[in-house]
Amino acid sequence: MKSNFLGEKRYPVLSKINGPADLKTLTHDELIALSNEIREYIIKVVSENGGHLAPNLGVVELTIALHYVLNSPEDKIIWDVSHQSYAHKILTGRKELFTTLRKFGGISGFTRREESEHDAYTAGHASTSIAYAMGLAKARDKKGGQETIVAVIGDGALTGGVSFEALNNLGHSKTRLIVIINDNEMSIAKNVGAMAGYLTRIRLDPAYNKLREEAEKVLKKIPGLGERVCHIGESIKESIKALVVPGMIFEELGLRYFGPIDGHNLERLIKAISLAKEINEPVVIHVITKKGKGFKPAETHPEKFHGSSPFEISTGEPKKKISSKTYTEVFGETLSRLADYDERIIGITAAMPSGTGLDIFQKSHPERFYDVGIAEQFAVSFAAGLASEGYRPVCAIYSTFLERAYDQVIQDVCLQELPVVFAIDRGGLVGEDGPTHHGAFDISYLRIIPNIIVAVPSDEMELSNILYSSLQWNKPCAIRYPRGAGTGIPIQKDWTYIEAGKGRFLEKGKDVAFIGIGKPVNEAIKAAQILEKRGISATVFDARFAKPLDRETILEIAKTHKLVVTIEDNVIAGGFGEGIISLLNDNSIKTKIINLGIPDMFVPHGTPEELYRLIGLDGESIALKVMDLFSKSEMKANSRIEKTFKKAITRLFKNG
Ligand SMILES: Cc1ncc(C[n+]2csc(CCOP(=O)(O)OP(=O)(O)O)c2C)c(N)n1
Repeated sequence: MKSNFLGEKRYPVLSKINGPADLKTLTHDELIALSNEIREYIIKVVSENGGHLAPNLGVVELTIALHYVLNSPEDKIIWDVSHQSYAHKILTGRKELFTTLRKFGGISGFTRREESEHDAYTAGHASTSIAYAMGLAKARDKKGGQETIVAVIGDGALTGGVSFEALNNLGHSKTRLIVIINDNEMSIAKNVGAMAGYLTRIRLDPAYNKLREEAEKVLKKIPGLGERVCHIGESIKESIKALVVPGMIFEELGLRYFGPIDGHNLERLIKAISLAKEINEPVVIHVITKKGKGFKPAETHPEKFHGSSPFEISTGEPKKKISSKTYTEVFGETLSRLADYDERIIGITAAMPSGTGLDIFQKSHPERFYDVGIAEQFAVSFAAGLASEGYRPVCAIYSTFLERAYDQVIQDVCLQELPVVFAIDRGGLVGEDGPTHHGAFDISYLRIIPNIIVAVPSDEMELSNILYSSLQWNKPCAIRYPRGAGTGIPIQKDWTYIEAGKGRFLEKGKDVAFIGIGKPVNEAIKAAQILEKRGISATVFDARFAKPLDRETILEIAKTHKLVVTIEDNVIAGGFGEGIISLLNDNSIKTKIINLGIPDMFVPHGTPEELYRLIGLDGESIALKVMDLFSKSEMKANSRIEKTFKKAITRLFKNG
């Protein structure tokens, strides 16, 4: 892919950096100049390609300091989520390729092992870095290696349960590992929870570390006592530390704590990382950074610029405005309006108030809104508890992140048949965020659970009606919808009740029947229009539900068409289409059926349109597939006629 990296004039220091080794020869002033150039470059590329701007601007100095002290790829840096790895990419041999960020065929917005030897982890989901890094560190120790391993985790990611599980194991095992907490007080939105409060207390007490060092010094100096204290040791020392250290959670867990350190001060960062590298036990370095640092709009609106579409650098305004309402907005507005009538409704998000549209509900019903942090498992069990007491919790979680709470969906919600509504945003192919974020599996993983209703609306008004109806079904229910703009259909103020498991006809034909759910139903309509011009008449049936299926209607459709094509933006394996195959088999219906959906692969990043074309789910590809099948079956029919004709002639000659 062609690069438009601007080179020496604009980036005099960066243009000389081709790998981490080149950093080591730079002076302090050059390192500072480098941080400014990297910031400028990140802003330029993200303004064109979109991406995670604010998190990346916050860790430029931290990244430089890490690569200055460490020797990557022998030493390994594990970036939590890895949405903040742009400077890391730029410094590790990808500065030209960086212009292809998030483009189809270009480099990923996250670290990926197959992309570079400097990416030791393919990540995208939060809170896993310490656990993974500890695995690397244990492997190193078993092999007798010496390399340094660092996990960089944000204060937001630290709200996820798996990070606590990792700290618990790390402190216990005493494995040599550096954990850097990148504390900017933000998850995507303002960070929440007791740990966030704890970090704030430390942050607000800059005297803390000094006091701790002083306490230890004084202790050692007490004649006769100092040495004894070091022998009787830890208990007295610890109790004195406890007097001066607010909380001491990390030290109590068995981790050495350094901090808080100004995360934009290169000298301090380099010193702290160098020191931590020499310590033969787990160390936590607590670094304070500013999200969006160096770009005013991002500093002022770090949530808006957490992940951004292309924008004008001069104003920070988006380059393209979305023409119709997004599914996310329609969900947020509908829930808000429903909550005006239904006092049982409670909105729950796992650290994604704006991403899920629940910020709209938060504004209208703050007392019924819960942001629980990056804690999807907690969110689901919490919702189950509320539902068991008569509330109607609506858990708004992205498809890909709900994977983490699968056990809770089965055990706590479906087994107890509790009326929790899962509002599952980002179902299907999300686009530029790629395989870690595609909602590719949800229809498969949900439709196999007893008791649940799985609805997959194909436009935003359907989403609104289904959300309205779901509150009356009194059962566990998942409503799954895509990222981005809706179809533009007018949103009616009054809702229409939809019966669970009832589909709708969008077109009626006689040759091929498209039976689809969700966004790709709109591609089936396009395919039907193309086919009509070729003399093939198509039915388009929006099944609306992956569970329960509209059995009678689907069976009738299958009996009356030559070909059935199922369509979904979920993996074919275990998906909606396979459900239809089972239904037809169980009823001994022999109509030819093919399943279209996501094949058995992790789909890469690119625009949704590019990805739909890649997997053959766009209207044109669908139509071509059907034409191909029809011409093949015509050929088969022709050759059958030919054979019968030949046989008849032979018989005639024999008899004659
Ligand atoms: C399991 C999971 N849930 C939600 C997300 C969405 N997400 C991506 S980054 C982020 C916030 C992370 O905050 P923090 O770790 O403090 O990093 P920062 O962006 O502030 O640098 C969230 C909620 C995710 N990636 N993984």
